[in-house]
Amino acid sequence: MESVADAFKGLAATVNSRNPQVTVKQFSDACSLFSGLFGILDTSFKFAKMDYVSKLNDLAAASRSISTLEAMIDKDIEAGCVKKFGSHTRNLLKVKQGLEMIKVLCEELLATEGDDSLKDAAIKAYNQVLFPHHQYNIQKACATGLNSLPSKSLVLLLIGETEETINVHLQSYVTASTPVISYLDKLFLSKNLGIDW
Ligand code: 1PW
Repeated sequence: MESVADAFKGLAATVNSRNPQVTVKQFSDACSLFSGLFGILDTSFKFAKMDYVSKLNDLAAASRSISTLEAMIDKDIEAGCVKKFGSHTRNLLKVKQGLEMIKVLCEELLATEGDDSLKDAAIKAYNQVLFPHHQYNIQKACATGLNSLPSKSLVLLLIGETEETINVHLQSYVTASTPVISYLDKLFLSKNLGIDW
């Protein structure tokens, strides 16, 4: 979890600079670090991991020929494919929504410190952030996956963290991801693309 928090600190420093130029590579590299954490999730969440991995692979592939996130969006706008399934811009928006869910999950875990339920916090974060954007069948599959989440203490053991160390990393991620998410929201809104799709 520490490497994820550090990567987002780097991204936050970039978006907080005067004329932020976030490269597709810096963004996709930081997000890819979550894959390791996803690996410990039960098989009932395999579909979620596969969906994020394919979206991140698409962004990593885009990073080889396109420099910044803004240039990537502009290219999709020119090609008229922003909202098409599988477009780089659509994948970026979905990954951003995932980052938001993880942020709310981290906040919830910090607020319920001492409580061993990861499930309750994750269900709350999912319902708040991703549920409104998902189709019925995905909502059902996510509810099943969320209900099968292991306890917080088991996950901490699997990722080599303790109650104390994890709280530091959760707080770092919350702090660093906030300006990154708001940068992405502003980027979408500045191109009149909306963020609720
Ligand atoms: C302890 C941590 C728990 C984290 C749980 C995260 C749950 C996230 C559930 C993601 C759902 C993935 C299934 C795919 C859904 C797609 O329909 C959707 N993708 C996302 C990432 O929201 C929309 O993508 P699309 O169809 O526009 O390509």
